[in-house]
Amino acid sequence: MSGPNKQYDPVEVATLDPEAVERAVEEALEAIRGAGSLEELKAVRLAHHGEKSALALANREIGALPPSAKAEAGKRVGQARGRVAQAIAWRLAELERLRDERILVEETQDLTVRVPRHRLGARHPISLVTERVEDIFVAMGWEIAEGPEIESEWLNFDALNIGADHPARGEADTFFVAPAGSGLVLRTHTSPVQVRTMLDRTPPIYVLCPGKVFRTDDLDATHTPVFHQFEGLVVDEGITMAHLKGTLDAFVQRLFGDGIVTRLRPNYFPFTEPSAEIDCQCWVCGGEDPGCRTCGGTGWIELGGSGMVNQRVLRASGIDPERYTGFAFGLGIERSLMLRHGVADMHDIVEGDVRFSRQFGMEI
Ligand code: FA5
Repeated sequence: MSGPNKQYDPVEVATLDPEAVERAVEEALEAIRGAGSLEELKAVRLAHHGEKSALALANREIGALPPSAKAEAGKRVGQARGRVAQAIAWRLAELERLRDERILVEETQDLTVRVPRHRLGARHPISLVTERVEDIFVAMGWEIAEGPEIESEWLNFDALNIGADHPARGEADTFFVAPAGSGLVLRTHTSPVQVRTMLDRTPPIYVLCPGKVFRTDDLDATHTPVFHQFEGLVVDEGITMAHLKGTLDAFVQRLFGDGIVTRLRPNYFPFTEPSAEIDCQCWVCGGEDPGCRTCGGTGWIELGGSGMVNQRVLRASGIDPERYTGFAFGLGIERSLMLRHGVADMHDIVEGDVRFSRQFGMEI
């Protein structure tokens, strides 16, 4: 800005000269008209209306004028800046309108165009059955517990009273995790989750443990090396075999329909004593059809194993067998699915063909 001005002659302040101001406005208007895009207009605004523009400089010079000259110069420069600002606003509106029109044309979507439809997948029946079973037990107030698929030999066998010389511990049944002697196996059943749960919690315990298990069985019509089980475990004061039977009956009635009951047949498992095989009354013929394909005419379908938790297992899991008793059961999900839906071949369950899954209803 110029210094204090005692003998004022406005002509001497070059930037305030009316012609210079008019020239600055003309230059600005021409540049504004010539701006072909919003980016260009931004640059023009900076050059002709920004802090370093000729008109901004002239505006600052007004401060150095004597009071008598300020009004006229202020009016001149103010009007000039107003004209430039107005022209910028109009050009801005125009360029924005042109941009919007261009976008509307360029980005038009033809909503009538037919797009190729991707076939949807379907939830696998193993997931559906697992969730249904979980819902039944959660509705009875049970909790869901989970354990790892790579399990310690101690939890998979020893803590369950399966001794070192038990045939199930051989390589004919079990996948051992390398290196030899690691003490780890792919769990052969969901029963180690029983022990994990008892070590983790104090009774009362009411848990359902669904999960994937592994055995060195070849894939054939009724076996698969990777299959699913769910394990039930109850530990509380005064639990008897009657509670096991009542629970299984309530469960099969919710899964298969009213009136269906279970029966227990003596069996042996190292981790339960006494132990029983669980049979479910045939939900197709109810035992009335000697030619029934679901139960083979016997009226009963084998579901899995069960029993009262062996006192040795309770002790290994830190639970006082003098005070608490418990029951456990374990069912194979693939086999239950085959029986329930008349699936003749295990291959259909494990191969993952969506045409198989879709028959079970729920698409995603
Ligand atoms: C057990 O695995 C016991 N842990 C069950 C148990 C739990 C008993 C708690 C007592 C108390 P088992 O080896 O019988 O038991 O297997 C249970 C179910 O798994 C069988 O009834 C069968 O339905 C299923 N199963 C076994 N092997 C296979 C296989 N290779 N493919 C598909 N399902 C199988």
